[in-house]
Amino acid sequence: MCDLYYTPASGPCRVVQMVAHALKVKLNLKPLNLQQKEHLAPEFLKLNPQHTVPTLVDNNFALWESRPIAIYLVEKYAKDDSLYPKNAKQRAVVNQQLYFDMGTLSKRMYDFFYPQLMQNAEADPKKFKELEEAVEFLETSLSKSTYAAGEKLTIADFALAVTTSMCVLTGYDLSKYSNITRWYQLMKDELPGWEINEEGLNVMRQYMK
Ligand code: GSH
Repeated sequence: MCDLYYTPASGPCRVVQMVAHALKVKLNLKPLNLQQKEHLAPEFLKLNPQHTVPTLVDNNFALWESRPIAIYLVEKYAKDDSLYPKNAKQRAVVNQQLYFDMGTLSKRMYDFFYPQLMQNAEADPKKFKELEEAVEFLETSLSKSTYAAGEKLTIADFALAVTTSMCVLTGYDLSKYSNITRWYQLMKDELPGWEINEEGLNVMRQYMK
């Protein structure tokens, strides 16, 4: 069984938990309390010198970064390639969406919201504009396909849906984006393990009070 070092409030951790759930891969969950700096403990730094969660350990093989972990789980444990297709073009589009989520959408979401959540900072209009542009990119891409990377559910949907749920949690109004609204409802209805995401969002809600 794989160990997963995680914290429930972390979106990237929930992506991994949900993908594992979809694949029926059992995870031995090892919670780390980031406030208490458990991720900086020497034993954890030996596993992951970059001290981030999620960190997966599969038989002495330690891997971090949620999207590569999701890819690894599919490649190692899935019965078929549907969540991460082997077809070169289809896989390229999944990768494109995963990189968009990592480098653009989730980055801009954290850049805009985290100073407000963590440091009570004022909303920065420039960062909001940048986030808005990223959300518009997502809207355009979802106007062309049912799911994030084509006509089937893939790991790109897991990653983007968790980021989108963080935008919703922090009060971003998505109602003017008809394609995101349609797809996000589909995710809530269809994404295996959505309840795992809901539980994590509830933990975040407590922090935000
Ligand atoms: N790009 C990484 C991923 O997708 O896994 C982000 C991981 C990340 O930044 N995790 C946060 C963390 O571990 C929690 S959401 N923070 C503690 C630290 O960086 O020291």
